[in-house]
Amino acid sequence: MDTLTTPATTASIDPSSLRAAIVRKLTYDLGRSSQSASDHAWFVATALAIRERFVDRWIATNRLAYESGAKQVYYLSLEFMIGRLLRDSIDNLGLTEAVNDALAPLGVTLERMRQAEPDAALGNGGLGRLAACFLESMASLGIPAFGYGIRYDHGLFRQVIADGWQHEYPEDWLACGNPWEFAKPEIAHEIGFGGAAVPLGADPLGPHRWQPAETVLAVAYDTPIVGWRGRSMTTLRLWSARAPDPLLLEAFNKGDHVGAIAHRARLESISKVLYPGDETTAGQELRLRQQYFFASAALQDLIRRHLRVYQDLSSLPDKVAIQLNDTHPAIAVAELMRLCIDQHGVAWDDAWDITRRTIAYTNHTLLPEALESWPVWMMEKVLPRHMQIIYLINARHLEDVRTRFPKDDRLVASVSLIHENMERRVRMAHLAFIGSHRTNGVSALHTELLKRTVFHDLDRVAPGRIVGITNGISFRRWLFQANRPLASLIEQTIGPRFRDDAEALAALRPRADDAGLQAAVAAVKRRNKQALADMLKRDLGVRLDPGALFDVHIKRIHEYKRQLLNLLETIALYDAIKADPGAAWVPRVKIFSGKAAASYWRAKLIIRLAHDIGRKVAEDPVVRDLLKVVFIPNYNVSIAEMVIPAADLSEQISTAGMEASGTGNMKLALNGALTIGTRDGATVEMAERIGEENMFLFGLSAEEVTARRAQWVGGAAEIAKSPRLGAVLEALAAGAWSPDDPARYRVLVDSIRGEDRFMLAADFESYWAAQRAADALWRDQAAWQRAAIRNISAMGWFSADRSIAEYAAKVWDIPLPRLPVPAAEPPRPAVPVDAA
Ligand code: 26V
Repeated sequence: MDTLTTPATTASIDPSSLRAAIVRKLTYDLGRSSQSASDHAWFVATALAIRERFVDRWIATNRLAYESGAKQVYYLSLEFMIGRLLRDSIDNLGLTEAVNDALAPLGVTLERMRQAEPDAALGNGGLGRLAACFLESMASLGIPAFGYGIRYDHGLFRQVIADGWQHEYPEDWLACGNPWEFAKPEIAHEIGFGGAAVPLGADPLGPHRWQPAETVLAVAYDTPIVGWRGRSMTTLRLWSARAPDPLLLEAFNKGDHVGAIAHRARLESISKVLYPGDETTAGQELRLRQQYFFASAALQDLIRRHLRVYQDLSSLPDKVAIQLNDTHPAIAVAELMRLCIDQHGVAWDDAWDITRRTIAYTNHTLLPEALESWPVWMMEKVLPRHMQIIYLINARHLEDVRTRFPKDDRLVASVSLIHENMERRVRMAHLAFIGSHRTNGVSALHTELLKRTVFHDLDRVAPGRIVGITNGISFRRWLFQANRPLASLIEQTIGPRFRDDAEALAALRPRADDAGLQAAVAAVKRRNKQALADMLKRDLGVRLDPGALFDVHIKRIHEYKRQLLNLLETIALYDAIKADPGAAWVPRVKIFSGKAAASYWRAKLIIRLAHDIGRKVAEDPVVRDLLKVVFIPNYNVSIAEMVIPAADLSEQISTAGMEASGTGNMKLALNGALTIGTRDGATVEMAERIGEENMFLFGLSAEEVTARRAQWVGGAAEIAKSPRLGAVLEALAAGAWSPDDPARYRVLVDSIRGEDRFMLAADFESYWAAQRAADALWRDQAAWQRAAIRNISAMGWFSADRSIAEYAAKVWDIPLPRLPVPAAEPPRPAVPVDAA
């Protein structure tokens, strides 16, 4: 398997030839002079020059994978939250020094150029970022892999805050081109929609001819992803929709100039935007079209590649592993069946065997409102042949269940692919489960709950199919790049092995009591906080004291993630400071950042509340030096890279049982932030490794939440027991925090006093106590830093490399290639922390 990787050839680059290459790109590819080039032009020129250093390797990796007959992973994901790529490529190729040296005489810095790169935000949050980390990990581990997704013209919306309210604007990451991608217009697959399907013989299980009413082309754009030390690479292949005919010439010539291009605009709208609003039927249909568009393109593409080497599709499960990232690509189950049966003459039973053995599915949520289903009528309209196939899959599946579990109608209804209540709908999670050989949860708790809830009955029908693979993060991006000073400090302390083997971080644990190391960790953190404070001073005009405790809550705004709980505690803290301003308060900065779904008005109201609180606190001379609330607009990967290294406290306070895993929790702990959190998602497993005594865990457990829900307790009883919370809610409801619109927050208060679905009232007092425990520990800086070091030292297991190794073993059946051992490192001179 070693043949799959190409030797690391990174050390041999001399800065002057790199400089010449960059200037050549600037001049001949961009037509700019080095005197007048903008930072963005320098970025593009550098990216193009760097790209040249890995294209050969990329082509070689693909060829070797092809020739060696190794099994390929295809990771199908509607989201890839890539962020910026310049530093990834440069660092993973080991070119950082060479690039810095090359640029210095040109008067440009890597940092300035890096800032000029737009963030590729082709995702909503954790699920998309996980896909990006996984592609980088597969490249680093030498697993041959393609990520398949959509090349959206517009990624996640740009969030602008005006008067405390979120507004959404289109994001335009491609406006100035994208130097990382290779357009491959000759790789284009036809994707059909609508029309009708007719059987070609008497057998309903046999081949059909589907005549779609319309066809769109999926055109490939490839982005090579460089693995750690440049040892291997993967490909992100994104599909863009193109109408087969650029315009209806006849209509155009008859004077209907707009009508002649409307058809094209409609077809090409498929790859226009990430997550089109789905409140309307048209929006839902577009989303279904997106899902089929990229799933079909991916399958056609991988089948074409397979058949270039192998005679037929019977060997597909041995040579190909398809991973469905959530249910978004679940239609791939029916599409693979269709391609096998209708296009490649495979018999139904063989097609089903191939499909199930090739496909695996990752579930990322238990929330009922997030479990996808499509109305049967819409499927019949958009994908008539697939609906037939789904009916047939279901009929055979239910027949099997009826035989094995006779007279259990409840079970049959529960495991059916079709939900029969009110409107008939296709349950995509059921389709993905039935059509795959493995279904995995993304943390131990989430996997357990999957078996107990959404997949309880399916687990009985197919025992052993569900496995757990806890998420992980790219240490390259989230430690080596985002926090260079900390990475160098760790290297000085325990040597460089952790850069190749994350578990080596454990060597830090015995050093946690070392006062010198504690001081050095504190100094790094202080420096990162100062850098964040400088940025926020520049961009938002707020002045932050880097000596204060930076308490960070960064993630999508959602009721289950409970930013509101944090804000209620903020108000209570304000009240307490006002009541006793002379007490020894720990100065705190509460930092929030995150986007609300455009149609999620309660989440938008929570953003507005953060701003209302921020304003009132800042205006209060008694409190403002002790408490600050900052909301950083337009949260994205690059903002995360600034905030995470500067965090002291990490808020992971979802209602237990609702956060499938979380990955921000891992990033923050790896950067030395202590977690205040519930026993939810992967935080539970973090606690097992870090030790609860080095965290601030609080609140109801998932089991207690379930029990409480069953008792219909509601918020009022808890509020009665907590005068502190009672006062906060009364003030909020009376308009004390929104004098311009006293009724603004009444709905939020009412829901806590009522059902309190997210258990804010139930958890408030223990959250308050956990926050005060954090204050107490902060006052003992040595103890705080000891805990921070213990956090860092325990995070090795949360590397995405470990997650990917588990997928390879438990799901894909791929042996990990033996990668070339890194060349012995020359001894490094000790780098003083300030110069790192
Ligand atoms: C989607 C929706 C859509 C509509 C209404 C409410 C709602 C709530 C949640 C979701 C999440 C969909 C799937 C998802 O993004 N899951 C996230 O996946 C991450 C990677 O596994 C994981 O760390 C997060 O805990 C999980 O929420």
